[in-house]
Amino acid sequence: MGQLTRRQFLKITATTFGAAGAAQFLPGTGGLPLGVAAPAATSGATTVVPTFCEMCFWKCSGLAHVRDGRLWKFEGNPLDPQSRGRLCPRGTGSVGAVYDPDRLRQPLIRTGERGKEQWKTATWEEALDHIAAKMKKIAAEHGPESIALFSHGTGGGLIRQATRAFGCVNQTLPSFAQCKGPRDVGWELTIGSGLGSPEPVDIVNTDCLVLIGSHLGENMHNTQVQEFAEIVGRRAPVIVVDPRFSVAASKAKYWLPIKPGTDTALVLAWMNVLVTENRYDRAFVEKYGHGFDKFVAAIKDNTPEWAAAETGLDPALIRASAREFSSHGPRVIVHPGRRTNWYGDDAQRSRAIALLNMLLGNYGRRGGFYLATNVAIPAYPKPKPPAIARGRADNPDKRYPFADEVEGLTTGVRAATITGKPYPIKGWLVYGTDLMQNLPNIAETRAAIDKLDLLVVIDTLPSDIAGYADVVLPESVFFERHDDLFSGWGRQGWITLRQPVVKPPHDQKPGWWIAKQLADRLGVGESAPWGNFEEYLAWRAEKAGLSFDELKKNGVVMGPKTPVFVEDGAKLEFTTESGKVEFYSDHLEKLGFDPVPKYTPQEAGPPGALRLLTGRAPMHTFSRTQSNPFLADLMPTNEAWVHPDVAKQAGLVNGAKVKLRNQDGVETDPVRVKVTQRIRSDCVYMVYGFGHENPMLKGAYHRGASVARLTTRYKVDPLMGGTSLNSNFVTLVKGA
Ligand SMILES: Nc1nc2c(c(=O)[nH]1)N[C@H]1C(S)=C(S)[C@@H](COP(=O)(O)OP(=O)(O)OC[C@H]3O[C@@H](n4cnc5c(=O)[nH]c(N)nc54)[C@H](O)[C@@H]3O)O[C@H]1N2
Ligand SMILES: Nc1nc2c(c(=O)[nH]1)N[C@H]1C(S)=C(S)[C@@H](COP(=O)(O)OP(=O)(O)OC[C@H]3O[C@@H](n4cnc5c(=O)[nH]c(N)nc54)[C@H](O)[C@@H]3O)O[C@H]1N2
Ligand code: SF4
Ligand SMILES: [Mo]
Repeated sequence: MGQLTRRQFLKITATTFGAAGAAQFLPGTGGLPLGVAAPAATSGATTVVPTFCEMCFWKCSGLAHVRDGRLWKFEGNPLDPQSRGRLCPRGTGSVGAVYDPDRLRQPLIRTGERGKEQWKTATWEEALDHIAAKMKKIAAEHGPESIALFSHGTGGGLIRQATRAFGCVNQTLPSFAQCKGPRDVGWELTIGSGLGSPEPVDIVNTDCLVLIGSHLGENMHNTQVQEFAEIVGRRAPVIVVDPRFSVAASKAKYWLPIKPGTDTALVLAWMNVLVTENRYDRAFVEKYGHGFDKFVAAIKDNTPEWAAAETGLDPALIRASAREFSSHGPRVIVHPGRRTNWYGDDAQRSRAIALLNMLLGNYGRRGGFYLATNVAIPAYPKPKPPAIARGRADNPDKRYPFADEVEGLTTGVRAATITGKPYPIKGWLVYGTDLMQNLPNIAETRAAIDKLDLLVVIDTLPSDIAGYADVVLPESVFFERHDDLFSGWGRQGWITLRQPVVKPPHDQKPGWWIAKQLADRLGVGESAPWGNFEEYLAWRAEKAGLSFDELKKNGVVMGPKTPVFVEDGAKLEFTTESGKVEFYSDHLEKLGFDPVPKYTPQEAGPPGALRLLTGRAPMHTFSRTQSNPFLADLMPTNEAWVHPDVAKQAGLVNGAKVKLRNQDGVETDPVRVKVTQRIRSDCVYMVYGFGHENPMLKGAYHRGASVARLTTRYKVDPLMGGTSLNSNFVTLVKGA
């Protein structure tokens, strides 16, 4: 790998932060892309309404400014611990979600062949009656378990509740099998509980931060990015492990340009250094550890020299970085990561990362991990959901013993739909998730859809999955609706309210209303027991001991302060089988899995092919923002990052257009190459979420290359059923 000069380095950081920073001025400065109906500037009075953001799932609260009935700007709520008074570029650009000309406007019912995009518009009455009749028919023929729900996002909760009351047990979220499931399972097996969201990392107080993949600064999880900027400002050492010179790497003391897929080898070697050089927290391990001697024996051969051959990293760099971060214990964090579905052995890699943190004794310590707390909100009284006649279909015989029963396995439901086993799945309800963009292997998703009698999509935009729906229901965007109360986990708990700021421009409706209408039609109206939704929210707020008026006025109400660090009197408890930190897991051993994580090499790709890696850009979220006029203006398309050696060999110059072809012959739309020293020469990197295929999404249709389309191959994590997303290889096809 070539070394970057200081000049190149400065250029990189200026570009990156320039792009992110620009968003903060968008809505107010008239810097609007052509063709966008901007909120007209008037001298009218501005009203300010607090609500919380749904551009991603971090749940920052903000203040919406409205003039003459139009949303003018959205800025951070200073009372909010998540935003700390500042939003990320997507939050600021969320105004564009309201004025996106591609929004779904009224319910649609399919008239032609599925996927051919022939629709008639319908009233809500017609659309909901149609859905309820179909659902009842499927339930009568196959049982209500044969209707599955895929959801993501705040509004999905009440639809989950209503459909569960009807007997739909196969409910899933992509946040488990495609996102943070392996991490939570890895930590649960180690300390007895997963980490949840937000990750309880005390970045602001840390003296050293280690990032394995986690690309903070491009991954814009607001609070963490702000705290990260603060520690960079006070020059706390940062260590970044990434095959790509990420924005975070540009701030690092050590960048470890690891060979993709070999992180477990690195983490084992780091632990080996800590143990052999006596650089771990002995008192913590003696007090809280289980099976430490067996753990030490298991990793004794995992020296930096051994790991060097796997990871491509210099053993001296492995040692030096281990010495650096361990010298700061316990005020050090090895970030647990979030999207950890990389290679199919991810729960074990995450467990290794959990063990490394435990060696540093940073759990419950200031500058390490805080013990997150929240405020409980009592549930509104409702009847118990019916007993389940048949178990879930997504994980037959508990094939994946650590799959989550609440979040479920998206790809497990898909497999059951294709095979009809353990029983047929005949209906899919899809709320706020684009299964064509976020699941690996689109052909399997299409094969599953072919088996369905009913596919309903509830979305704000004509997503790719909406193109295959039988019925599309347009939800209002978050600025236009109430959602259920949200109680956040943090150093101090807080409750935040989503409330309408402006009116929906067409015939869009909020999720709570859709849930109620559906529940009534399915004969389970008591599962959506509100008349006036605001009364329901007020009831819950008051039961939680809050003033609903205060919540409406301020947007955020903080819970009580309790100790979250051992230093302040918090107690450490580990809810594993042994009641301790499981350096050696008897539970895993009993089930036939490795009791201490082991490294297994990934298969190499076809000769000459590059491994496809993916991640985020600061101004986009998944596949949901590409048509947002403000955000598209900042980044209209993605590009394929390649190393200069790769470009030279392929005869490509920076900015040349190529198609990417994967190992199964699947090709993308043309995309420009970004020739850069910032990536290893054995991989290519693209931001995920581009290359939309629904022609109704005019602002993003065929713009950029779809990572999802190239993700045909995936491995399944044997512990928890998560699907790997970094298992594909591509070649560059010139002359596109
Ligand atoms: N702007 C923005 N921010 C977001 C989101 C968004 O859509 N947009 N989504 C949010 C969500 S839901 C999630 S889950 C998070 C995801 O954010 P992260 O958890 O940070 O993301 P990953 O996709 O796991 O990691 C991407 C990084 O890993 C590197 N990488 C790829 N392969 C390897 C490897 O083998 N080893 C190592 N060490 N690194 C590797 C890539 O080069 C890239 O820098 O982001 C959140 N934040
Ligand atoms: N190839 C690849 N696949 C991935 C990832 C990756 O990095 N690469 N990342 C994975 C990760 S970490 C995650 S968390 C998942 C994310 O997966 P998803 O959360 O499903 O993300 P999107 O694909 O953006 O789909 C979101 C859909 O919700 C719609 N939507 C947005 N707001 C609302 C709303 O208020 N109401 C309703 N009803 N709909 C709304 C959007 O228009 C969009 O169609 O993807 C996973 N899949
Ligand atoms: S991190 Fe950004 S997009 Fe996500 S909730 Fe916060 S402001 Fe909104
Ligand atoms: Mo995610």
